[in-house]
Formats: sequence, structure tokens, C-alpha cells
Amino acid sequence: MAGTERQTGEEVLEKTRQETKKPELFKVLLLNDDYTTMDFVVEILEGVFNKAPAEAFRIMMAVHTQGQGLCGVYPFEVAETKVGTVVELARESGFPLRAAMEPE
Ligand code: TYC
Repeated sequence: MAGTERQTGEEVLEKTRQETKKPELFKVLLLNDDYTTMDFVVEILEGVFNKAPAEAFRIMMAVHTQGQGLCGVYPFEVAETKVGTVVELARESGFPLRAAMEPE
């Protein structure tokens, strides 16, 4: 980010430099299993990852056929919260659904 100078007359009083790091982004992936229902996975993709119904179905089928699928890319804390929410909602419904995160 650009440096700034504050001046009175000719004298430079202070130089400041603000460094703002871009947030690191993480992929959130859903993992396949044999027990979670397809309908529940679609609900998760719509409710937690804000996917439209057709996109949620497409991602669910990608996970089902390829073992895992991308749900979204988020800053670390958002990704972590989404993974936790998926696991918690799945446990409450008695499903072993898992989600993972990895650096983009
Ligand atoms: N494989 C599951 C079934 O046949 C469906 C499923 C899809 C489970 C995606 C998990 O992340 C998943 N009922």
C-alpha cells in the first residue's frame, strides 16, 4: 500500500506505511461417503454454501462420482466455520458427511 507523508512547511514529521495482507483463501471440499443421502447433501450445498438447486445437484453428483467436490473458496475463518457447520448439521441428522479445507 502507498506510503504517506505529513508535512508542516518543509519539515517531514512522520512517514507511515500501511501493509495490509490479502486474506489467504481456502477451498472447501465435500467428501463422499456411502451413507449420507443425496437429498441431504443437496440441502447442505443450498443452505450452507448458497448454491442454487441445479448447481447444488451438480456438485453433489461430482462428489458422489469423483470422491470429492469443490463447494467454494473462502478466507480461512469462513472456510473453517463452514466445515464445522457441515459436520454439525450432519451429526444432528445422523450422517457421517465430512468436509475438508485446503489452501487455494
Ligand atoms: N454417496 C452417497 C450416496 O450414494 C451420496 C453422497 C454424495 C454422499 C455426496 C456424500 O458428499 C457426498 N447416498
